[in-house]
Amino acid sequence: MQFQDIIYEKAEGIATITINRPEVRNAFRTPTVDELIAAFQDAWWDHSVGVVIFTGAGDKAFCAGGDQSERGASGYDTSAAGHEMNVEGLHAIIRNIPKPVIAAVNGFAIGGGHVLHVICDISIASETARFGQTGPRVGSFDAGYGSSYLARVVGEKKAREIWYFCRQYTAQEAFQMGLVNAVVSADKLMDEARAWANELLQKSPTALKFLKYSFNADTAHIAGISNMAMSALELYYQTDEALEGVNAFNQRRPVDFSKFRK
Ligand code: S0N
Repeated sequence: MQFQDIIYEKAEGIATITINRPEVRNAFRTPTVDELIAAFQDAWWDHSVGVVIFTGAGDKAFCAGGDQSERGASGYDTSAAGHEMNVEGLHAIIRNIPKPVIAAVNGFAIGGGHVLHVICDISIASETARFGQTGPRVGSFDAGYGSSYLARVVGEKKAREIWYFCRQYTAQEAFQMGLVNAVVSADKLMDEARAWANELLQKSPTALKFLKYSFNADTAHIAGISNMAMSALELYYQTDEALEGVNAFNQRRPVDFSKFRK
């Protein structure tokens, strides 16, 4: 597969996958998700790869979630890929690839982009990184891994705060709540991520695989919740309420959900 929206590199046991849409804060569109899945699939089967580093291009963002300019009354644009956006498939492959995935969070990890780092095995953040969800502001939600698994990571109260209030959190705040494993200066981020990866490359790959699958097993039921959640999201995107959220974002105006209270 030829990659347009991502950069995929392999060297010395490490596969590095970079979302390369910095002009939209590395927001993903339907083909971006397909390319990410293809890169993770390659890293899965390539026996020279022991660890994957997942990051975003530029110094502003890791990923700002789904590309809101491609969202309309029937969800995300399907014309370029010929099918629905397969975010669920991307979540599944990050969870199931039998190798550790390290998120190198180089800026905003927001919305569906925040969910991506949450699912990774390890997150290393630059001091300039910002974390948060935006769903209830832009007419969206991830009621699968994005919420249930987040609650496992930071606890129920904090996860509810993160989703309900759509606030942004600094890298230090993320570290304090156990959302990231380490914080380093922006210029050291990739070196630090590679240092963690190199440490993992010295460990038994089979032991790491079984440990990853063992950790996953405890939250494996969320895959079922995710099936329901992503199906519900497709229906929700068709509502006037969800459209008010995305239109307000794209038109740079305040959002008004008042008429949708029931
Ligand atoms: C990332 C934010 C905080 C950056 O703010 P900042 O630095 O002030 O920059 P902006 O001026 O806002 O943005 C710079 C340029 O980038 C464009 N842009 C930014 N984010 C997006 C985006 N997501 N889609 C399209 N364009 C984006 C801006 O428009 C601007 O362009 P120019 O320069 O031309 O004006 C801030 O930008 C922000 O809050 N972005 C929106 C983030 C967002 O709401 N993401 C989607 C949220 N979704 C969910 O929370 C849940 C849904 C979910 O997880 C999911 C599940 C399945 C499928 C998809 C999704 C999904 O993520 O939607």
